[in-house]
Amino acid sequence: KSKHSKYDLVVIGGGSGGLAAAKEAAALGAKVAVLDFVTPSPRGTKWGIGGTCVNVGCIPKKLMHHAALLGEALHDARSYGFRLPQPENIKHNWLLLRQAVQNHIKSANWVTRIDLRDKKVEYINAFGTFKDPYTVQATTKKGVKSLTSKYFLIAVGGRPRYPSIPGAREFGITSDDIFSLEHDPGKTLVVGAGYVGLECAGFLKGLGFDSTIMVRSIVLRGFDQQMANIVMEAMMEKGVQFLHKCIPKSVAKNPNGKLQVKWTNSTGQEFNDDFDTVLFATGRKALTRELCLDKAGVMLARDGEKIETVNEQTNVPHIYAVGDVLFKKPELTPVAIHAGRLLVRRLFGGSKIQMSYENIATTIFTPLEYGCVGLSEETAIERFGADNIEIYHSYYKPTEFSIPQRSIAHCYLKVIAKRDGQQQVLGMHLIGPQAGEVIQGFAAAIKCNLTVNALLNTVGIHPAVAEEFTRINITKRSGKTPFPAS
Ligand code: FAD
Ligand code: NA7
Repeated sequence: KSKHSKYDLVVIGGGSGGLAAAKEAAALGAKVAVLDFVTPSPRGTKWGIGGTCVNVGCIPKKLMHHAALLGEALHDARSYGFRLPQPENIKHNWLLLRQAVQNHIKSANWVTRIDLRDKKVEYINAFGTFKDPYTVQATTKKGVKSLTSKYFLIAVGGRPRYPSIPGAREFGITSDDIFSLEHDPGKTLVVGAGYVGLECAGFLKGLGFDSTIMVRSIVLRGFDQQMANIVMEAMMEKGVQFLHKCIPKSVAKNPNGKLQVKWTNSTGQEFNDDFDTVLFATGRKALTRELCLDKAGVMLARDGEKIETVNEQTNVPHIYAVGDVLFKKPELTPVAIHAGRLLVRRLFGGSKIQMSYENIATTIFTPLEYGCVGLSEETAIERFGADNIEIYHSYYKPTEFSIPQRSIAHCYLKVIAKRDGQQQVLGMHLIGPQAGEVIQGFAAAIKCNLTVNALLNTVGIHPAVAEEFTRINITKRSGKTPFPAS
């Protein structure tokens, strides 16, 4: 620390990555400040400390997904002997769910503030911008304060993007608003078929709302496309509607309060329909423009938006970045947290351990979950060639689906491995109940160089979904049918 700098580390952005880094740095003895400021959404939604995950991301999403699963379980419960009202008499109350979710978030915000105080991290509810390479200006309602520091960490994350069509910002909402919406969403159009779009449409349908997804090109770009299509088919089976190869043109409010959306398909044909809610899940924009990075000399990546780093270090050696602002890195909470912690251990703890962005597991919390780790089939073929990989696959029947006669049509898994030797596993994909819980352990196994041989020598847990991975023996190459014996 030079004699002019007040802090060892100033973190801009109090979300997943920023808070993890700040707390770890303070624990290592550094003097740390975190700036966090939430600009309200175009609709006016705002929230407290903790960033996207806690307030408008993973946490409220998982809670609403769980609510939708409970609805499904209630229906199943009848066939397991519970005496419940007829399905049409079981009603869900959006406002009660919204309140419960928001209460949970508020308590998480509170716990975060206490935690920062206990860990001696200075929290400043202010918007940060660079004044020069060693000074950040913190703008609060009361005024502007300059903070000098030895190191800076940019962890500002991103916010939803709106398409530039009439009415989008005025009448549309995004994931920033849905979890605190003050009325029930009603008939909803979700524009965008990335994972945020699919998850939102999935839980809304599960809670009883008419839900439609508008897909511009493909579903779940970047994910294994065979799995993505099965996820989509499973959602269709549950009643989510898909508008394929369509783009929105405008959103307008009818005199009756409904939102009229106009769109075109790939042949230019025009359509329109009325909805109660239009949710844009058309990707996210990193919040770098607002930071005045030019004053610090930090360069943006070639997309003009994100930051390219080498081991989280920007082109300005004492300025670092983690989380969703990083160029071509997975936008996931545990990724931001892990990278942030490892970084400050290197800065303040003498560690040499670098972050690995390879083989990071993730789960899409659609009604039937999709968990995966490692390579997609497309990427494996691209990297190794179709002749050098083996793909094992199977449909399976979760035991608990049998009594309520739930559809097993989309319960499917796939293991992608090198073809030679012990067959090192390159990717694992699972669609089914609790996929998130299942795939986490296998991600650890892949870190330990899991092979197909080892997988097949693992004794399964019966009856569990995860055991299906220990039984895979049908390769795509064999052409044998991957359906379980009935
Ligand atoms: P953020 O958590 O976004 O935090 C950045 C913070 O910085 C924000 O509070 C922001 O307001 C603040 N900020 C921005 N600019 C400034 C500034 N100039 N000055 C001061 N403060 C500023 N990930 C998962 O792993 N699992 C999931 O299930 C999952 N579900 C998701 C669901 C949704 C709907 C969304 C939108 C995201 C989801 N994610 C999920 C992604 C996850 O939320 C992000 O990857 C994670 O929050 C990124 O952390 P971060 O630290 O980079 O940024
Ligand atoms: P993604 O994964 O970037 O998906 C955005 C989706 O929106 C995708 O299907 C896009 O289609 C579609 N899109 C983008 N722009 C438009 C317009 N203008 N009109 C119609 N459709 C459009 O974003 P998410 O919000 O799901 O998630 C972003 C990250 O946040 C994700 O990595 C998570 O970690 C959290 P395309 O495939 O480009 O044709």
